[in-house]
Amino acid sequence: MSRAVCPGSFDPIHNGHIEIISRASRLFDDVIVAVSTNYAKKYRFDVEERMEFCAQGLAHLPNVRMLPLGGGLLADFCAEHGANALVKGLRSGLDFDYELPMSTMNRHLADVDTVFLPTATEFAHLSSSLLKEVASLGGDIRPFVPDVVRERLLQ
Ligand code: COD
Repeated sequence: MSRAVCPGSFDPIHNGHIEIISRASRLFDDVIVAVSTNYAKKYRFDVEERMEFCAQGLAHLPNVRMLPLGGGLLADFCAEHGANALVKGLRSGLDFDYELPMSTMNRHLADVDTVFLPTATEFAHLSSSLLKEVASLGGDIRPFVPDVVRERLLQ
C-alpha cells in the first residue's frame, strides 16, 4: 500500500490545500494530512480546530485522514507512520526554492521523497495569512475556503 503525508500548518485550510490533497489522494492509497504545531509559531487557530477544519474540508476523500504532527521532525513522523512520500503544492518558483533544501534534508533523514504538484492556477495566489487578512478587513473569501472556515474567520 502506498502512503503519503501532506504536511502543513493549515491555519486555516483553504481550497489550494484541498485541491493538492485531493490530487494526492488519487496518486496514493492512503494520505495522512499532518497538522503541525511549531511551538515558536503563533497560530490563529489551535491544533484541534485546524484538524476539525481539515476533517470537514476533506470529508469527501475517503482515503485521507488527519493526524497532529506535533513539534518534532516531519521525517520522524513519516518513518513512524510508514510513509515514504511527502506531497507539497507549488505556487511558484519561490515555493520551489524554499522547498528544495527541505526535500533533500527529508530524504537524508528518512529516505522519504517529496512529490511536488503545481497548484491549480485559480488557487496560486492563496495563502492562509492572506485569507486571514482579507477576511479580517471584510473581503469576500467565499470562493477560497470551506464554509466552516469562512464562518469562523468572520466571528
Ligand atoms: N496551492 C497549493 N498548495 C498550497 C497552497 C496553494 N495556494 N498554499 C500552500 N500550499 C501547500 C504547500 O505545499 C505547503 O507546503 C502546504 O500546502 C501547507 O501549507 P501551510 O502554509 O499550511 O504550511 P507550512 O508551509 O507552514 O508548513 C510547513 C511544514 C509543517 C511542512 C514545515 O514547517 C515542517 O516540515 N515542519 C516540521 C519540522 C521539520 O521537520 N523541520 C525540518 C524540515 S527539513
